[in-house]
Amino acid sequence: MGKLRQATSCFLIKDNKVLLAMKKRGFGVGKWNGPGGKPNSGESIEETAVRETLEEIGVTIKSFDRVATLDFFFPADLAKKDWNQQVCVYLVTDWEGEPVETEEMKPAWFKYEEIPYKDMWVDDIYWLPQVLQGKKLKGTFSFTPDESLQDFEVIEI
Ligand code: 6U4
Repeated sequence: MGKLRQATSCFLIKDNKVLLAMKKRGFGVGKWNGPGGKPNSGESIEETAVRETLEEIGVTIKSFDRVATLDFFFPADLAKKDWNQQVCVYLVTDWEGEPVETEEMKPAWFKYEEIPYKDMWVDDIYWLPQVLQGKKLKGTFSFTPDESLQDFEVIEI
């Protein structure tokens, strides 16, 4: 199997709250997630994380930490549409600017105990709580054709 294409997802953290953003179009539309996306050509994954966060919620990252590497696999027909991907997850502890709504995303702060997992990717509940507790993770998830989970494994690294 070839190398998975990568994408990023960034979570701003402040006072035991996490910033989620509602995806308004494209992949994962209607779900809460961290701002993120795919690298442009020649861009490093860290540069991608910074650019996507600025484009999608208007915030300039000053300090962040890679906390998870998650491999996602879909059945063949969806995999063909480029859905398989490795998502690099970052916690962001220092930034410039206030989160704003853009054409891509609508941001909002959530207390950890009020994270709307039912309106997120089904995998998130299996890794985001641990990441917010300060753990570093590696995960692999496979999905059924209707985007439920077929199988997964998450390990602390
Ligand atoms: P463009 O190129 O802007 O049309 P778009 O359709 O907006 O792409 P993309 O690829 O930029 O989507 O962003 C997908 C986002 O979804 C990335 O931040 C990674 C994230 N993501 C993908 N699969 C996920 C999953 N299973 N769980 C999760 N986030 C996921 O929490």
